[in-house]
Amino acid sequence: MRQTQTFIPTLREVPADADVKSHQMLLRAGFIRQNTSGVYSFLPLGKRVLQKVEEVIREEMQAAGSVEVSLPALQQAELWQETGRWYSYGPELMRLKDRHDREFALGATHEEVITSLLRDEIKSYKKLPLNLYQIQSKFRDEKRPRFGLLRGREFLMKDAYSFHATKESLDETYEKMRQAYTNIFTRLGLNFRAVIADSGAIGGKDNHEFMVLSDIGEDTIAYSDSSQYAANIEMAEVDAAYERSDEALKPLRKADTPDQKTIREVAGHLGVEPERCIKTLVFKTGDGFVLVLARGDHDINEIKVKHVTGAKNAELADAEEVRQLLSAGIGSVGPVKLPQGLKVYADHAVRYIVNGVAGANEDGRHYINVNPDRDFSVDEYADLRFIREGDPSPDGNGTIVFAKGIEVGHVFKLGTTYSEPMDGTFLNDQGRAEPYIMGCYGIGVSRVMAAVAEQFQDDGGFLWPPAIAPYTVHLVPVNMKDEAQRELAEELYKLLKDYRYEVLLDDRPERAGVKFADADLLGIPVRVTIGKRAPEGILEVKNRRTGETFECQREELQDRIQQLLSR
Ligand code: 9G3
Repeated sequence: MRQTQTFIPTLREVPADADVKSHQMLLRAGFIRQNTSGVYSFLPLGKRVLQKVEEVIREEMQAAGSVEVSLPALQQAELWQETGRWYSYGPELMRLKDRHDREFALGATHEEVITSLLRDEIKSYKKLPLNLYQIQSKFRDEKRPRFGLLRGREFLMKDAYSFHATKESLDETYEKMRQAYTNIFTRLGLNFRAVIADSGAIGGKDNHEFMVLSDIGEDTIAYSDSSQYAANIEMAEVDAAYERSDEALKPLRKADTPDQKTIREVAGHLGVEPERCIKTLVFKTGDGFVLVLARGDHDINEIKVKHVTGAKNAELADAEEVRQLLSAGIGSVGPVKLPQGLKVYADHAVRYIVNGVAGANEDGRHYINVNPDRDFSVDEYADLRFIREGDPSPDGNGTIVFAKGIEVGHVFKLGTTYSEPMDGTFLNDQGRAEPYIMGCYGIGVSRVMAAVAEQFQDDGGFLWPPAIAPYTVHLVPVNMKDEAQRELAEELYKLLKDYRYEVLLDDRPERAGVKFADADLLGIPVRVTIGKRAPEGILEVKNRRTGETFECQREELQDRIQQLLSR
């Protein structure tokens, strides 16, 4: 491609309203332009990168047995009414009316559409399993679109849906798709983790997020420094060993803590470590109040509380409810001498507290020398706290480290969540109708491009990996007015294209400085500069990623390029 024929509007200055480097660079290098908040155009170089990302995805989807389709973005409201999501989703679901005043959603996702398509076609277990995918624009009216392509309102997603007669069959496809995702993100050179995601019930391994480690990521993941263990911070189980001090149990005593409320204040006032304090929280669940205890330096994980109490939802009781229940303020409640029937759950760490401190259920008073079992009873000890950096990894290998992550993929075991309400059924081998068991698998394609752009750049511009670079060779004649340089450039351009290299020729009548600055910005892996020594057939080759530059004879150019691209 000749640069005088394409459209690469590079910018000298950093755009003011772009606040992450991938967004800044994609604008500066002329890969994208914003139309309006959260809506972008992909210019020629951006489009070529997008296509390369799609190509990697298509290859791996095919290898995993998923077949490409294309589903409509215009989705009749009736489908979403069948699953109730027409009513449960708010302004994020973009809606419109057609000329007959009929209501539609702009596709935010396609579970309803694909299930309605298959329920009319797939009626027998003999036709299952089936795994279909598409790569298509999605519309979600985000409240705060930001970070360029990372959180847009119209974005490109690969979404796949699989249909099964049995759970085992779903499990098999799920593993194949997880492997395909691992291959995709590995081939794209991303530093990612497959993370156990929030499946609602702790410990469910029925959905995984693929997170690219990045300090601009919105999610926090806990991962092991020496194994593949990784989990969403909400999901990470805690498997820590605690030791109990062998000090003798002292007699329970009350102490004045006149205006100390928080653990830190109480601990400070009484001269003890937070580890020796018992944090007491009152949770309101569907069927009444429960007490949850944790060690003073730990934080309670509400998702784990829900899971252990079996409550559909569990939120903290407010000050009024706490006073009603325990006749004291939130900062002075504790597990000693409780009203009858109040269930007490405690995180494992509480069991190892000796001569601890806890609220006395009297304003401004705390017990000291509190000992589990002697001074209070616990109905159930469980894993109720958030994991912390430095905790042992739950898989027994290594230590937990936190990182920010960008979610680029998400795989789910859906079960019959959609096939049930939509009556998507098949006749099993006994002739009985059963709802499809489904899985769904998403990749944010435009978000992946931004994640790569975030990971691969230096101050000068992009460092595209050859697998997704817009072009692989950038031919830069310094002066197109110079006969020798122009001739050699045209010759090499033709030669490299004949050898099927993806070549961008900078044939613009710009001065050298502009050309080199732009070449750095675009970040094409191999740059071939044609300059003063063109008459001798001497070229300069630069590896954009390492900055390594060397001269070479025109005859050896292909070998040198091949070497650079295959590293
Ligand atoms: C909506 C809107 C936003 C949404 C959804 C629906 C997220 C929605 C979850 C999924 C699950 C999977 C198939 C591909 C992989 C992800 N945000 N989700 O369902 F109407 Cl406005 O999309 N879908």
